[in-house]
Amino acid sequence: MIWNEAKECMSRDEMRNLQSARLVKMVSRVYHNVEFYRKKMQALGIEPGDIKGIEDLNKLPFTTKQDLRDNYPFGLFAVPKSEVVRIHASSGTTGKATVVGYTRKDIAIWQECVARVLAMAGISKEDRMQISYGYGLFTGGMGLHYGAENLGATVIPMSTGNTKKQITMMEDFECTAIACTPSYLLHIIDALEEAGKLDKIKLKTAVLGAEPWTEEMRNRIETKLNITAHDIYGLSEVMGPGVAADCKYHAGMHIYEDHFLPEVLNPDTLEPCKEGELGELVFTTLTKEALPLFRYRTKDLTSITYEKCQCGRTLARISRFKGRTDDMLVIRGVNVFPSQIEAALMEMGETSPHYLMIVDRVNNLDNLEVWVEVDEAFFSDEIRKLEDLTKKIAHTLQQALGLAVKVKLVEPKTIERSEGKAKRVIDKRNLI
Ligand code: DLL
Repeated sequence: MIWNEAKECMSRDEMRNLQSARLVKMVSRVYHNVEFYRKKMQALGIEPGDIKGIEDLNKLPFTTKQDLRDNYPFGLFAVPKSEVVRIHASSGTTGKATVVGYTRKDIAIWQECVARVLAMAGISKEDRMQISYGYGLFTGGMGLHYGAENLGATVIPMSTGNTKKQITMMEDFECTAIACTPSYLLHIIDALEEAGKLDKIKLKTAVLGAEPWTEEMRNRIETKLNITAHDIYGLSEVMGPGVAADCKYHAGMHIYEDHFLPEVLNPDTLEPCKEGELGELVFTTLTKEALPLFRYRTKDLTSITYEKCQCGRTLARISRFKGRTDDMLVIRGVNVFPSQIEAALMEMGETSPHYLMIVDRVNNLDNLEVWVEVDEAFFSDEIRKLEDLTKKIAHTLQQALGLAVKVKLVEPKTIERSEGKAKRVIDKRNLI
């Protein structure tokens, strides 16, 4: 189902006109209301009148997470505080939290974007949807919650944790849809298998995101649960979940470009990438009132295409994320992303999807060790089988990464499970 056909299927020219009109208005509002941007624009020698349409986008300054931190908590807000009806925040691993605010209209647009995502995933008012993202300052729980309610689906606000209870509710309420991180759904699948309940549940659709995952992981989840799994993207600074998501063709995620103007730039030169070329995703918000952002550098690496999708939508599509500029590991000069390991392991199909990368420095040399969980049976079988599989995985990873990797097979449940975003890397080099 297409929730807002007028916006999702307009011609590229119509979209550019809409974006230009919204950008011009937004720039003027921000210039007059946010001192930070006014000063930045003045330093660049530009005035609101210089921005006549999206062709002038590259005249605007960039924004980084650090800018939000430097203006903690409300320094970048463009409306009086009394107009702000909700605050969310993302903690991150270092420094102060990033604080985001929403006016009533911002919340309404957010709800519409998430409803569009869910409709695109085939969810309707007939569905009962378990929301198993964290509720609270994180945008996942409440973002999905209000979007699903807006669509008319029945919402079960589970939040994360207490997996046993999640399963009971899923079974008793006959939930047909779930929203959570892909890693948490894997954990739920393990628990369902253990309880012998895989065939008892009525799930049809999962809407998964908030962390990187691969096509191979999608296949595994879809096969195990006999469902369709959709990818949903978003980030708190720009809104939360619902900035982009994929349709039934899974041919990249459609960006709601009528609200979020995307660019994909070379992260070193900040020059635009060609269609299909990998670069950093950058967003300019077009309609946000409380926290409008110019050219926000997401650090997420993807490529973009403007080709019309088979589903009829003309919205730009981004490819699955390759990683983030800041989770790319450089090991002995080789660039490594956790997603490469996941894809290689899933393709082999002989291990579980649970893995952990441990990077260490010994005698000034970086070492990558990958722990992979395998079936218990391997540990009771002859030792030779375990050794053979270890060698096979090490060879596969070496081929995939171009780097020698030490592999350690571990028993099920050795690697810590996550109810929210999974932690895949321990980089001990930072600790030395
Ligand atoms: O993770 C918002 C969200 C909640 C998205 C629920 C989807 C579902 P933050 O905590 O600010 O917001 O983290 C944003 O998470 O820049 C990406 O690096 C990563 N991310 C989010 N969705 C995806 C996805 C929420 N589908 C950061 N695939 C982003 C890959 C994702 N990475």
